Amino acid sequence: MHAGAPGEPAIENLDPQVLRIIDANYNRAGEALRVVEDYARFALGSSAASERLKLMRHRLLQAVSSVAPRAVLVSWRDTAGDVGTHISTEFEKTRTGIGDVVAANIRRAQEGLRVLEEYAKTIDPRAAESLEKLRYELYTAEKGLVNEMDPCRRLLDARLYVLVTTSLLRGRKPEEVTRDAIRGGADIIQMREKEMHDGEFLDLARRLREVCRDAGVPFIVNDRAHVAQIVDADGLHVGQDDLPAAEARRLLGAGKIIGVSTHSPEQAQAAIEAGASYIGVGPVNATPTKPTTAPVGLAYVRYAAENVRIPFYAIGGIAPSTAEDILEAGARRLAVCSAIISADDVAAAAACLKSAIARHGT
Ligand code: TZP
Ligand code: MG
Repeated sequence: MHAGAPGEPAIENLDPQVLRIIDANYNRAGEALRVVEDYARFALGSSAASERLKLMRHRLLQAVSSVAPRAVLVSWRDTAGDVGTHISTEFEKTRTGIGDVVAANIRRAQEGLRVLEEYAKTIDPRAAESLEKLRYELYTAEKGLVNEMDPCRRLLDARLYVLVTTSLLRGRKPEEVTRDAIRGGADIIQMREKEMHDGEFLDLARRLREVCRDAGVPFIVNDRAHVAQIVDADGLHVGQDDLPAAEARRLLGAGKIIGVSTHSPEQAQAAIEAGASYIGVGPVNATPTKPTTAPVGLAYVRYAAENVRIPFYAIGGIAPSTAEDILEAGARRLAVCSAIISADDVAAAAACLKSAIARHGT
């Protein structure tokens, strides 16, 4: 219901000063959102985040149009007479990197939305409410983007870790099973293929990377650092006989997740010192998925719960029937392969383990 509609002030009675402020701040907020949207689209490659930001721009246009038609706003525009166009600070002229660009533009969009909201109150309180909602949504989107920029931070929220191995999928496509696992609650995905040649491995890694990016879930590559680099995975998982964690960290960079399989307290401490982002603790139970390593039992899980201060994932033969004891022993994160990816209903199996974790709190 914009100005000029029944019950609203006639367009010709609107204060031109307010219209100029609204016009300027619509442009400010819209342009800033576009900068952030392009980051989500081209830098993060996240279709979910760019879609969300695009929708926000659309709703911004709707809210502002309901205050006054665009044509009216533009007719009052006087860029040449705007005393503010020549004022700029050193802060605005330099950006230290892409993260700085995104942060500055999120701030700019928030400021623009706030100004719009305040002045819209004088014309159309309902539009002001929509603008307020949009501003709150932007606060939430900001949190999501900051997390996506920093995969290690996302680990803190990642409780259910699913390992995808083609030979255990019972003929189903890895993309489909990965999507189902995520739908059921998988928070982080690892591609683990021991037998594949590099070419096939790389091809699959590219496809799963895409699935995970679209879902906003971190994607980890097992063992093959070069593939993790090529597909820009969120991280690499190494075992005791693979690349040392410190070298993996040097190779992939500080922002990436480095996970290490550990089977004893000594290995846990070494991995932490080497800069691991998380450790795997297991195999808790004997498992055909890792036949060469003896099970470590619950004692090591208890040790980790008491002593390990980085995220740790209990792993090895974890299924709904075995999860309770492991959670009782203090694990709050589980890594699961066959019980999820070989299940008849992958999403339901993931959901079942996810709710078991949730029942035990954080
Ligand atoms: N590391 C310790 S056990 C294990 C790995 C990779 C395999 C886990 O697979 P599953 O099928 O969940 O036992
Ligand atoms: Mg390995």
